[in-house]
Amino acid sequence: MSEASVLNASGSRIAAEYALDLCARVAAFTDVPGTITRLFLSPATRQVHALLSAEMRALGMRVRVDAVGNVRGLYAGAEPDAPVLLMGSHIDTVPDAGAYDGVLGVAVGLALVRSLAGRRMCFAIEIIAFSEEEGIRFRRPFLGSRGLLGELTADDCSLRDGDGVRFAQTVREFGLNPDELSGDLLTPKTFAFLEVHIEQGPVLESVSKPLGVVSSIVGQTRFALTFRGQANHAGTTPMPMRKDALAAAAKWIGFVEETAQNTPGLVATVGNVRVTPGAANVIAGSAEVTLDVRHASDEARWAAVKILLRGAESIAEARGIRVAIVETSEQNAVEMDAVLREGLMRAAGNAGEAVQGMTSGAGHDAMIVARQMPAAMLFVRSPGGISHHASESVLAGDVEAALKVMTALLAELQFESFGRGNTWA
Ligand code: HGY
Ligand code: MN
Ligand code: MN
Repeated sequence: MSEASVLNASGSRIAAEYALDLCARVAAFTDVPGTITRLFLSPATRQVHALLSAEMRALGMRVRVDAVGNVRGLYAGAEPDAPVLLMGSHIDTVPDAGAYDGVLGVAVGLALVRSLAGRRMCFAIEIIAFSEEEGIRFRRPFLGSRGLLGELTADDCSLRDGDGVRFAQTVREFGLNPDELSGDLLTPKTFAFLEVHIEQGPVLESVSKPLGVVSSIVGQTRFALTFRGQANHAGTTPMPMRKDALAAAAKWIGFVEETAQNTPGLVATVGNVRVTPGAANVIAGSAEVTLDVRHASDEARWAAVKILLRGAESIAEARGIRVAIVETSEQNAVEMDAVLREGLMRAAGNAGEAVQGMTSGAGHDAMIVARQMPAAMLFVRSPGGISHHASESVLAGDVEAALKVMTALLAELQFESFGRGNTWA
């Protein structure tokens, strides 16, 4: 089977239309009407499970939902015990998200299986829809892919969401078995992971290329800081007598921005502030803020974290208030697999598509799965460079290009790697 027989020009256009249509259908399921917001094992997620399971069954795939809520569709290979190529991404979102972050990777995977039209390869293909990558509901990212690898800890399982519901209880209430969370959930003989994902940034648009091959994914550390002062009357408390938690947090947020602006390659974000009691005429007693720090170099990130946290402590001290700091997640930078990356580059050449080598400033499930197998990512251009926003978009032609490249890579896997004795199975 040559890649031409699988996806010729019209085939890739049909496959792209299928993938984009599936993204649109998934986007209709949300926990917050008027936005695209889908959190871990939420009611909207259950609706997406039903949609994806039906699609996978229609494609002749064996479907299951694993203990951490990942939807898994297995498209058998030519032999019953064929090695397994894993493809996919996440289906949870940030609040008020776009329609493509994560979901596009699942949709492209299903479009590729659909384009095989029943033809079997010398490997099976498993499409996975990870249940939790963003880290919104439990403030800890990658719970779906870490669960796949059997890496979830008792601490993970006892995490509480904003309503005080524990992670393990959420899993049970969804109808899954939290006792299975500790096991490795990988399908036996899975030899590599490929994730197609929107770039979520401006690089591909700036170089006018539709696709990117990811060399490495930057590391990230997230924190929750709580500035604790003294709530008091806004009218009767003289300025010198105040212990204003929000004013201290605001001072520190300015310090975070200034530090990142003056440190090459560093990004640092305070994305959420929760103030109590939160009344116009009451001095804030406490201000809870989040911090997200990223850099391509782990050493540079750690150095920046030290400076930022020390800054919080000195601002608090100078104002006679306290600050509590909790690290909520830590993930080092990860290199993508060189053999798979070269395969993607060759596939792009065979498919006649331009690709750009680049790092990823966004975190992805591939950086977790890479701990146990070769993993690689293909980026699709983000028009306007915008993501984690309702106006996130993709161009149909770029999705078509991604499908052509992935088809060419599958063909190479089929003929080059397995034919010659591969290093992946
Ligand atoms: O936050 C990230 O980097 C990713 O979008 N989860
Ligand atoms: Mn995201
Ligand atoms: Mn994502």
